[in-house]
Amino acid sequence: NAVKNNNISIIGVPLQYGADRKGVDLGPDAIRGANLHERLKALGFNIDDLGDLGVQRMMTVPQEGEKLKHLSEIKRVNEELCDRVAGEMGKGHFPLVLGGDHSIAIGTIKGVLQHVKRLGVIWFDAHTDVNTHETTHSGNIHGMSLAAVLGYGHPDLVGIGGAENKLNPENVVIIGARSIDPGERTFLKEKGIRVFTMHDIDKCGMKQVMEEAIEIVTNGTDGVHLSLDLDGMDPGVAPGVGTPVNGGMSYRESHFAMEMLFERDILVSAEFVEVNPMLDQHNMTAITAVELIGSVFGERIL
Ligand code: HAR
Ligand code: MN
Ligand code: MN
Ligand code: MN
Repeated sequence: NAVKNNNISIIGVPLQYGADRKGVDLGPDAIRGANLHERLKALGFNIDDLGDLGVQRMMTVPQEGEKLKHLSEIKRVNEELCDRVAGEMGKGHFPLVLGGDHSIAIGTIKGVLQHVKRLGVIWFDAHTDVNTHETTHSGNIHGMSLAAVLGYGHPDLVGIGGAENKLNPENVVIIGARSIDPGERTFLKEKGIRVFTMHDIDKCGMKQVMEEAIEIVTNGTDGVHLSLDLDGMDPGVAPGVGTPVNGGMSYRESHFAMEMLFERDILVSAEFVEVNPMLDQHNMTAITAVELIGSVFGERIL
């Protein structure tokens, strides 16, 4: 867990094909550039930065009739990521994955599942990312990653890291949602996935939301993964994202959630995704990401 494990392995994934938009591939460098290493070292961690995975640089034009954009490169990169994450966990390190678009959650989570079979997931996001090849309107795979790790969607995505490795929907929570497609609504209801929308956060406060969320993701599991899409935060504090949605989590709500995760010491892995420096203002979103990472690993106000 974050507290007991003194070694953090950083893996950058400069992938933008899942969002089909330039700029999010620059996320890992922007996050590192906001003093990530210094901040984690100050907390007493040993840092192994494995650098970035190789991603085909040329933005290939999706082929005609190809419903899922850039499927083959996304599959290839995620398979590599899965192996890398599994390898680091095998050494007893905490994998900290930097995106890149949210399609990389497939590789990260499948890698963690190789070691932690009964895994809970906390998914911070404005969106719910449970489209499939059948429901998607955009064809963008970053809107399908959570469905894929639950075992639903295109076989090439579900098969990454083994189709038999998948999450139990009873141990998955989404926090911060405010943009859900009709097909996703049906999916979430059918699978019984607990979604804490912005409405719930307004009504109950982040403390109660996190207490309920932590109960769900820890019930019968051996560890929890944090998948944090920066667009879950309000665009006022995190403007550098490809698909901003108004009315998101505030700076303090987000930090408080991270601080609760540290206090409860439940995380075995984490990823921070969708930082797009080309759309950012003064590297603000990358700085916010590093500050959130600091809170996850134990930074406190006093
Ligand atoms: N639901 C929409 C789609 O499938 C928008 C998806 C997502 N954007 C993200 N993911 N950044 O969280 O296209
Ligand atoms: Mn080591
Ligand atoms: Mn997302
Ligand atoms: Mn999102």
